[in-house]
Amino acid sequence: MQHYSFVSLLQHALTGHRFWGPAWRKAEPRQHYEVVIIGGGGHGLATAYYLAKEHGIRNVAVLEKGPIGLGNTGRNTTIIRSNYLWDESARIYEHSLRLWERLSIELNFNVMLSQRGVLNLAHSQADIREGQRRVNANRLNGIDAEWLDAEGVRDFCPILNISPQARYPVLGATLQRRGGVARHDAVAWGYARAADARGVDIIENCEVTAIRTAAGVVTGVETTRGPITAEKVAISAAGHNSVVAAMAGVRLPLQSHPLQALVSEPVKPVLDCVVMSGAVHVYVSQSDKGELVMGAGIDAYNSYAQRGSFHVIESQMAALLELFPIFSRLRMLRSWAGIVDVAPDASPIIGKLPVGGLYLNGGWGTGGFKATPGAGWVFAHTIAYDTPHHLAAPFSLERFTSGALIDEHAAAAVSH
Ligand code: FAD
Ligand code: PYC
Repeated sequence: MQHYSFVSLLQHALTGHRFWGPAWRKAEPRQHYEVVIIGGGGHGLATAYYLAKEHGIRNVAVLEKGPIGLGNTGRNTTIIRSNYLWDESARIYEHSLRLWERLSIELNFNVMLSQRGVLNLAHSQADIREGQRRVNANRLNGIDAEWLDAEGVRDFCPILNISPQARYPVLGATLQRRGGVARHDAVAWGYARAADARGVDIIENCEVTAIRTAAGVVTGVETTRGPITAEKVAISAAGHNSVVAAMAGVRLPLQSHPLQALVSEPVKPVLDCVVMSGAVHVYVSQSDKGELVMGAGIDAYNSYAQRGSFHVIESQMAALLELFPIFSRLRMLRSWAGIVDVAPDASPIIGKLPVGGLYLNGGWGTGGFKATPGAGWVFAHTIAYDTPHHLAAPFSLERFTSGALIDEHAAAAVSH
């Protein structure tokens, strides 16, 4: 692992960073690996890191069709929280939040976690009931959660419009103070550097085009950079998991949709918490650069086009101004989309697939950034032992035949 002292930082600054070595090797694919991970987003990289660090499995390749971290990892709005309703979800997201809380030290890489508090607004009696129920459920699971009335919301976020004359007045909110934001690409870079330092090959511009099986067991993959054999193949290709799993003949209950976000021009610090409203439908935080970072619900149609669109910009601005009239003269800079894959119960699928040696970590939909460390942790364990980690077990593919669904549509807080 590399450590940068103040002196070495100064030396690099004075030499124009010309002698600053790459954070991870540009690895060439080898013919065989013990484990091949498909997808070099935060989840795939975290999985590789924990395989090497926690389980001593270093003969691992992460295959990424583009550069690492340019999928949803680099496109998300970075909200982190663990205030999900059901016990199974609360446990896995809280496990992840605890890993976040020491991640910068663990990776020796500043992921800029900022626990500034996340508000989920209530605008109706139904919202209040759902929010209060969730606060109680969270507390029973040891998760910090508070209920604020409208005045409490105004005290926490003074620029929010809580006028009773608003079209959807703010009646209260859940608050998770340990929730917040982090720097998304730092997460990919930090895990990549730490995994590489433990011998993992990170192979960019290497698209998996086929999964090879024999007698019901995985034998390897075909890629744009040649065939690779492997004892185990782990799919972590958010947005495209159903496409990749179909290469091994596995049909997944996932639908891929664009999810759009946008940022404003940078302004001075004005918003020091995260605000989400499922009813008005917008969520917003302010980045360290000063931009307001906002997002929408998923596009209604299935698509693989990673593009923003005008109707979403228009409806997001209307929703934003309803909650924050103070932003009425702000200019927007850019919008974009990522492709998220959503399961019918808005919960992920983590575990073994019905082909020997084939594993999936996917279906995180609109909410997998916050799960990056936790998902990597439980997925690495599942691959290493060929048995689901106990936190992952409820999220198996079998729940769609057993009926043990984990409905998190409300806690997902982004409409599906
Ligand atoms: P990705 O970074 O998408 O990684 C998957 C990788 O697989 C990609 O790099 C892709 O190129 C690669 N791949 C695909 N097919 C192949 C192939 N055949 N061969 C090789 N590689 C392949 N979550 C939150 O918790 N909080 C938020 O605030 C939040 N906001 C969001 C806002 C937007 C606009 C979007 C789009 C998503 C948001 N999410 C949020 C969701 C979150 O980003 C995802 O759930 C999470 O990032 C998915 O895991 P990942 O990081 O590994 O995915
Ligand atoms: O899961 O908290 C979340 C989230 C916010 C925006 C998109 N997803």
